Amino acid sequence: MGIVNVTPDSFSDGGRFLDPGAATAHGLALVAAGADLLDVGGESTRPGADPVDDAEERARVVPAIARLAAESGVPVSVDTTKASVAAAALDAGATIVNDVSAGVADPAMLGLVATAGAGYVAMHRRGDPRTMQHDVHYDDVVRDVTHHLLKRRDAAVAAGIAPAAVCVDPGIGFGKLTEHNLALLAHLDVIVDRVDAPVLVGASRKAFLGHVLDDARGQSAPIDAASRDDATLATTMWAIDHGAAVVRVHDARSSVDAVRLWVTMRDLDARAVA
Ligand code: PMM
Repeated sequence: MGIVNVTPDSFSDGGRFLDPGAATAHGLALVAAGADLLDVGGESTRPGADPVDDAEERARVVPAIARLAAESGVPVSVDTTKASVAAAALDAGATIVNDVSAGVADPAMLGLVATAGAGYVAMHRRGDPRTMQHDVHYDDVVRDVTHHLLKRRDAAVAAGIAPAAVCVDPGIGFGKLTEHNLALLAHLDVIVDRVDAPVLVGASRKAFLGHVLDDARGQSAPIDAASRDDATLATTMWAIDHGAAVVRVHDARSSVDAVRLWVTMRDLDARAVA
């Protein structure tokens, strides 16, 4: 899943694709690089981000979604927690709603997705972008996140979304410390085993990658977001090797090439054993 952020303030690419033409060109480049899905978002979810009102968010995403749905040849998802934005995006040609609140932020969301017959991504997060990094605590992050995902998957199905249309996501970076993000990745196979739904992982360029590398390299100047693609690739391969169905990334080329190699080796290995 290639990321198209139509926002002035996302943490790694804020402002670069605010113009619909630039967003469309970026989405098409991600598909040319091998992305099988595009995720278009108009509200930054980074810690501390200010909320955006419905009309502004719709105005940001709808033109890019309309063009990408018509021209990209791949399914387009809308990254939003608001039912009114999701409705406009689905009208414009999106077929998946990626809801980082898993239906908690807007009570109309699950019913809307059910009626539209769209796909749905339910992500775990704690609080909202303004509060999510305050007092972060889990008894057992893998167990707590898995439990929440099961509950939200059940809520989505109870609202009428087809079970096969629901994907879940542990929400790397959303109300989690570095140790929690690493634990969720380390035990991703446990989550995959327990949730009975495809799992999406979005670790691309996130701050915890910088924390691990800064610690290891002992650098005083932290590694910026755009320089975290090599580290992102390690998470892509780890996630795929531990059962993830989808990885959400900024740089499609590196992840697609690496996964292609991985699939080639896995298939050869399977034939050798057979
Ligand atoms: N991360 C961000 C935004 N949307 N959606 C899902 N399902 N999973 C994620 O991990 C996720 C997301 C934040 O990253 P960005 O600002 O680079 O898009």
